[in-house]
Amino acid sequence: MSRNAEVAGLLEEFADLLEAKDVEYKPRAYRRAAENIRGHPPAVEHLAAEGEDGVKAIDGVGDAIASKVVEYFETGGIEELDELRNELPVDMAALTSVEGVGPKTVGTLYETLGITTLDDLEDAAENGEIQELSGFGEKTEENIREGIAFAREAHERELLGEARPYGDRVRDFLAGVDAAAEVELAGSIRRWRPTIGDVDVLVGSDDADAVVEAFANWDAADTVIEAGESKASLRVDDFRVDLRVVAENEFGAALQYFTGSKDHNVRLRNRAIDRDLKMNEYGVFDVSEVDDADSGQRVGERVGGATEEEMYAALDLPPIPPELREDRGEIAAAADGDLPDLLDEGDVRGDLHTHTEWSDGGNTIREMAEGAAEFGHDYLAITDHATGPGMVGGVGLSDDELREQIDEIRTVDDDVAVDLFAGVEANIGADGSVSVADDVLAELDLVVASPHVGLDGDGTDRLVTAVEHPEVDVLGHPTGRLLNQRGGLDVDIERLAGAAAAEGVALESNSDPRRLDLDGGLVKPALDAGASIAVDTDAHQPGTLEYVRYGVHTARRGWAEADDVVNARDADGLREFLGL
Ligand code: DGT
Ligand code: CA
Ligand code: CA
Ligand code: ZN
Repeated sequence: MSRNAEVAGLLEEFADLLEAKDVEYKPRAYRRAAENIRGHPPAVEHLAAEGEDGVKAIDGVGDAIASKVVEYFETGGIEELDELRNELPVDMAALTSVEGVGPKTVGTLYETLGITTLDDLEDAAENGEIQELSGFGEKTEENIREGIAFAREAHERELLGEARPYGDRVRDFLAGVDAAAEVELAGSIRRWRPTIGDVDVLVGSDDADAVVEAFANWDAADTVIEAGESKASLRVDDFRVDLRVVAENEFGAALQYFTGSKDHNVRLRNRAIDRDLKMNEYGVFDVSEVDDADSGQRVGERVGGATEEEMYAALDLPPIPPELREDRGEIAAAADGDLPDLLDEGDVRGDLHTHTEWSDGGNTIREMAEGAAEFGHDYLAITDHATGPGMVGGVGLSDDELREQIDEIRTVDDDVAVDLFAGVEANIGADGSVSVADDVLAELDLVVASPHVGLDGDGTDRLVTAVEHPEVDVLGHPTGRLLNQRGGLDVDIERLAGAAAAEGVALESNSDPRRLDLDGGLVKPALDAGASIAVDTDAHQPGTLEYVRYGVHTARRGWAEADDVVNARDADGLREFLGL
């Protein structure tokens, strides 16, 4: 594994501990450095081998942080970090995964109540100890109590955006193993579910022993959980990776079975039974001449199973893309020849929601534009945060600053390869109002409006009001959910999407792996109601423009075609959508 994520994690831990101890400014510097290290392709271990100056080549990394990174690669630890850990021996990751509990709160809870774990926190909340602390109240305590259950569950599932790179690495590694004839990811990661329980990978081979042995000896593995004759499980960082090895001529059957979902497979098997067929992980079998179809796994006459296409074809169906296999009507649509022609990663022509250092992004307008050009985009909208509900610490831009920024965007636009659109991410108030003056909104090319506060309860009225604002073009991360942290707003998606369709507003499929908002399960009814979507990354640095893949596959889970996506249009098509 590249060690950038590992180093970024340490710097984030540093930032959390400093913040918990009420240190000012430094935490932000550590976070910024962490984000840049995580988002940049050069391997940090190579830079560290050149010493501090090497590491300082990364944006936002100064002397102090560079020396700690070098220390880490030279000694395997960072002394100052160890000291902080001793002073504050808390399970920071677990505690801060409770919504509303940040590092500062963790610091206070440790100093006053000695809380170090989720169990401690739960006990204190149950016993009413937290509401007694100054700065906390009954409402806070109640929120914490409710957040703990969510946080515990969250610990069992990893974000798709964290798991997928590991999945790709596993697949690439196995593809290089001689004995592996075919390799494919399976399970939820192949269906691109927003969160992943474990990473499933399937190999077709006539030498299972050799494949299992190579897998168990993979350098990247931390622990071999088990290794059997045709299957094995590893722990790689936080992930459990399950390998199954099957015969080559049964690869398609196994792939179909282990991709799931369970509900999709149940419905498919019923279709098989209706046709006197038996379908399982070994193949499809004609059992019309068989007395007892349950007498074995491979009974009757084999119809297929080497490829997935054969499996679906045996049931008179075209292949169904993995993202659709959630039992949302895909089998009926396939039978009727009505499967969507799904959006592809390459269809997206630009990004309509990105940030720069004008608000809380890490880079200049020019750097973001150059990054977008390098990524292959035709255009890019700069949509920094406006001041307003949910923006703290001076992050958001005032109306005057937005006017200034429009000029700067026009200037940069003259000498970069992408077309720049001057935008804003305005905040949606509790009443659905939009936090920027109308005349500024009118000057902008594109207005993203997003909810950032009050993210529980029913948000339909509020979001519909925002969508009906004449200057709004995109509804950003509509529900405001954060995966594994908070569920976000409830919405009547038919009503919201109906309003969006009537007003010509696109609903966002936000690609940030922490959000994936709208969820695929909401994209489908939104499209059915006639709305368009925008697949945006919400990137805060050029490196995360590539998160668009998660938004694309999430949109595919919602049956999106290129025609449904406003930023799959060319620049002129987008201008037309924006009324420019
Ligand atoms: P996850 O890992 O919780 O994110 O979700 P999946 O879908 O990857 O589930 P997993 O890893 O337990 O199993 C992989 C696939 O194998 C699953 O999607 C469908 C199939 N499968 C596993 N167990 C069963 C079962 O008992 N019945 C059926 N029909 N399919 C199963
Ligand atoms: Ca799985
Ligand atoms: Ca599994
Ligand atoms: Zn936002």
